[in-house]
Amino acid sequence: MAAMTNVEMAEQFEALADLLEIKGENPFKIRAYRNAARVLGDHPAEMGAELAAGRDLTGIPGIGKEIAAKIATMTETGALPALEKVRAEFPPALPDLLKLPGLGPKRVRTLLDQCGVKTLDDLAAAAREGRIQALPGFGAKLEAALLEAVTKRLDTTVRHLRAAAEPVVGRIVETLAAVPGVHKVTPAGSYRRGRDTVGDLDLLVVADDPAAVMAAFTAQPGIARVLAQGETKGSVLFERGIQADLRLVPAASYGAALHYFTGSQAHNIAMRRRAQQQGLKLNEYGVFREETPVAGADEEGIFAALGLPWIPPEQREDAGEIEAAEQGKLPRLIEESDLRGDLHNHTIWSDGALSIEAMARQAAALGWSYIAITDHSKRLTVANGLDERRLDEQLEDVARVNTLGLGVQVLSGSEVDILEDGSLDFSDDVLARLDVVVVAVHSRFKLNREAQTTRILRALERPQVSFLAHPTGRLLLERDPYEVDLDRILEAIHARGCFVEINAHPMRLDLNEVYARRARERGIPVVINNDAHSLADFAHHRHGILQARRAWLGRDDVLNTLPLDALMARLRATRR
Ligand code: DGT
Ligand code: CA
Ligand code: CA
Repeated sequence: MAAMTNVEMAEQFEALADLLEIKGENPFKIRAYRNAARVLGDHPAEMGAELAAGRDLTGIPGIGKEIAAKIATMTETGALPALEKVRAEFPPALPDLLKLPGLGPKRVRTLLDQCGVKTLDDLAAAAREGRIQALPGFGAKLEAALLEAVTKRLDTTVRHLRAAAEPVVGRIVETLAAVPGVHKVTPAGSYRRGRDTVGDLDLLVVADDPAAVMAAFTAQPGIARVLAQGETKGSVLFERGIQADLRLVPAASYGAALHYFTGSQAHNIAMRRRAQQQGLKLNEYGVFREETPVAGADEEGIFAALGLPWIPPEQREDAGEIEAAEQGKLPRLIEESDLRGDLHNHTIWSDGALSIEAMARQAAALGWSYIAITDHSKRLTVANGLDERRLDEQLEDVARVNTLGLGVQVLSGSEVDILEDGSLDFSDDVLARLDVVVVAVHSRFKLNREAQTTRILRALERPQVSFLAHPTGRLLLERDPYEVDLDRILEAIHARGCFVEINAHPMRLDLNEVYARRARERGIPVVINNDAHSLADFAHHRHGILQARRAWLGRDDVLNTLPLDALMARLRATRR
């Protein structure tokens, strides 16, 4: 059984802190749990591995005896008893309220005590009846905002970040693969297509003893409810709200089932149409001519029966992939090992957790050729942005680290704030001294489409710009992209000869696959960046790579696959 990940443990501590705060517990204790969550989130190694290596966790700053014991318990049992205990004291859906803007533990407590609000539905009803505005600390404006937010939340079918689903998938696969007589366990659905969010998880299993697999599937720890349990189909809901569907399929139709349940639905429909045109029938059991099976055991065979090469799951969206496959024009998609460095990173000079040297050492350990240090500029005071004087000092530190012989080139840079009027936070003379100039919007997300577009276009006119970072500002499942005319921006980037980012942070993945593909079609090189603020963030690349593959990007479409010399030449060429 794979242990809980640090991120999952951090969520448990956060949930514990939230509930204790609703309860009105000792603030020091609550702060200690929140702090532990932050420490876990930033820690470079999984706690399970640390404990297995015999490490004393109390040696980690921010982790005392009590927290260390709780981590050990979670590693062993996959649960935090203190959280389960306090959960039992409150309505189970109460923590959902905390996710609404404007609602902290204190207000949630007031809603519960004075209005009987236990769920999102209760809140919507109370707000509609105007029963919330009179509560202490609320008001008519907040009531209206809450009604809007809760309506939106209740409407959207729940999705989950891919990054949150990953460890869940990993554990299901490990659990089922350990059942005797299991030949294959494969995640399908949107997860296999590399989507940035997933609705539910779909897993396929080929096994000698289906009943044993179903028993293991429904007995996993952390399951809130078993939704369905049949001979070949099962469905469970995990406590964290993620649903997993399991299907047991015969080996002879594994390939057909994998193709069918990978989807997307639109791709499946287009493939079925193609089969019909060829006098064949395609379904989840195989490809058939009349009643005779011609393919089914493996996916390659399914495609081959329809006269096609195998199409990578990331491209199966009925977005031209079948035509491209037919004409032998599927690109060779980029892989993580193609990346040679990263051009967007933060350090303790602004809001990062590590020194420049520590970042460089990690980059070297990963075998990269280069890493750019691009801390925030002065206007971003909340992120401790650098002014000209501190930027000067930082350049000296970059130069110093480059004398250490770490085997990786540290590039100087800045993530320069695009101000509201489109001017940049540094002058051209200052920017000219840097290897990499990243420009990005961090404020005034609500400008109208025309103003936001003009603002960014103005910034792109500046002679020293290398690339535009996270071009739409979206935070998946939390913040919509700002209104902006991306086609005009891409056109300007192309005309200007600079680049555009796929920010690989699992909550950003910005550009999305649609616009990253348009960038490729226009011939704009894309940069895939971690935007690392800590050691753990060095793992973001794989998410950006999946997004890039969904956008049909190959190695040659991505700037940071270039070796150092070629990269430097391209960076210099953007300068006017
Ligand atoms: P999700 O879970 O919303 O992120 O998206 P998917 O793509 O995983 O969708 P899901 O879980 O409903 O179904 C998994 C796959 O099964 C889907 O990608 C294609 C296939 N599938 C499901 N329902 C249908 C259907 O009605 N027609 C066809 N052709 N395929 C379907
Ligand atoms: Ca799914
Ligand atoms: Ca499903």
